[in-house]
Amino acid sequence: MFVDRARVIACAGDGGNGCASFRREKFLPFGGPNGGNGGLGGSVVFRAVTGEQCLQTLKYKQHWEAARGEHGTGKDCHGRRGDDCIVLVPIGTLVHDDDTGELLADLAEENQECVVARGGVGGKGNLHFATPTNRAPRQATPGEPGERRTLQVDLKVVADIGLVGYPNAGKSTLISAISDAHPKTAPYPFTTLHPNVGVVRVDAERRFTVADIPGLIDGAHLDVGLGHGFLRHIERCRALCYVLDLGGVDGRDPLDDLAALRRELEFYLEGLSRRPAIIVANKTDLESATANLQRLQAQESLRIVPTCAELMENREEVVEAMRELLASLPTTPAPKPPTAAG
Ligand SMILES: Nc1nc2c(ncn2[C@@H]2O[C@H](COP(=O)(O)OP(=O)(O)OP(=O)(O)O)[C@@H](O)[C@H]2O)c(=O)[nH]1
Ligand SMILES: [Mg+2]
Repeated sequence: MFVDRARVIACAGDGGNGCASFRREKFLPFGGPNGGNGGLGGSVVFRAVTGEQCLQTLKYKQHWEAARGEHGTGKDCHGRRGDDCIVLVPIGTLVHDDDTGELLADLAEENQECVVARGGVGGKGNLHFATPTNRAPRQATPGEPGERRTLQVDLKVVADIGLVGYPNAGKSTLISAISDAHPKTAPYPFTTLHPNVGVVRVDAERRFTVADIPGLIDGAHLDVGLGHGFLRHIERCRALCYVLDLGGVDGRDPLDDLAALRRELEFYLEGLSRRPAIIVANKTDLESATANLQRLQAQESLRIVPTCAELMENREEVVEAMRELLASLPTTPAPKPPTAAG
């Protein structure tokens, strides 16, 4: 099951209490204060790793608790700090405070970490309060409580290129042909029910990632088909690749499909359809493909790469077109959209 949303509770550890004690030894009267400080409570930390694909772990474990700091003890012993609780999440995870709506973490890179609930500071032992005028303080303070937060965790897949197309256009077949991802493909709509990210190897050094999301249809913004829910997974792609079925297998016109796709992208997020893109004109082996390709070429200014994903025809051209598209973009990731409808 692919989980891209979860609500969890993060409880950081309390700080340990400070200790009030005095040095007591034979032949050593008035040994002085020796109570140590309490240890720092452990924090709850979210860490992005490539090994995690979705938020499934968070769906089944909703409470994440870090250890409390140990109390200080006599003989100047400070309490041990509590261990942090590390939560491994996929790259592209966003963490919001559920009560205030504040964005706490946007983990877009491998091994990026963010403290979402901070451990309490340990209390002070009586040693801390000793002064020249108060050489035997009996005062010690308790540790602070750790933060406790309800978190809204969302995953927005991060990939260089997002494949956008109608169901059955051949997006999954294309990603299987060009990358190491092999999602299920079948001759019926809505075969893909969750996003898949594949790594495309251009050569020994260069590679980029491509995301295949479930198909969109006209009216997706009105929740037709699978709706707009998965579009947030291409929101963060640097570029788009429209995959069109040139054969019109389901009785549709690929030019109408392209217009509808752009409309849906725009309904979801203003400006999304203007993101740098190429068109992969798929299913060139079918009868009506040549005529449709000519019409498309006459009308479109975007780069069009004809292919037959099933037979892996023009595979290199598709990869090269994607690589050139990415190379033409600034190296920094696309600016984060301010808000997203739906
Ligand atoms: N003739 C022909 N069929 C193709 C080609 N590429 C894909 N197909 C077929 O089209 C059907 C749909 O392919 P998928 O890759 O599952 O399509 P999709 O866009 O991922 O569809 P959803 O997951 O439903 O959104 C499958 O039966 C494929 O075998 C092609 O180049 N030519
Ligand atoms: Mg698919």
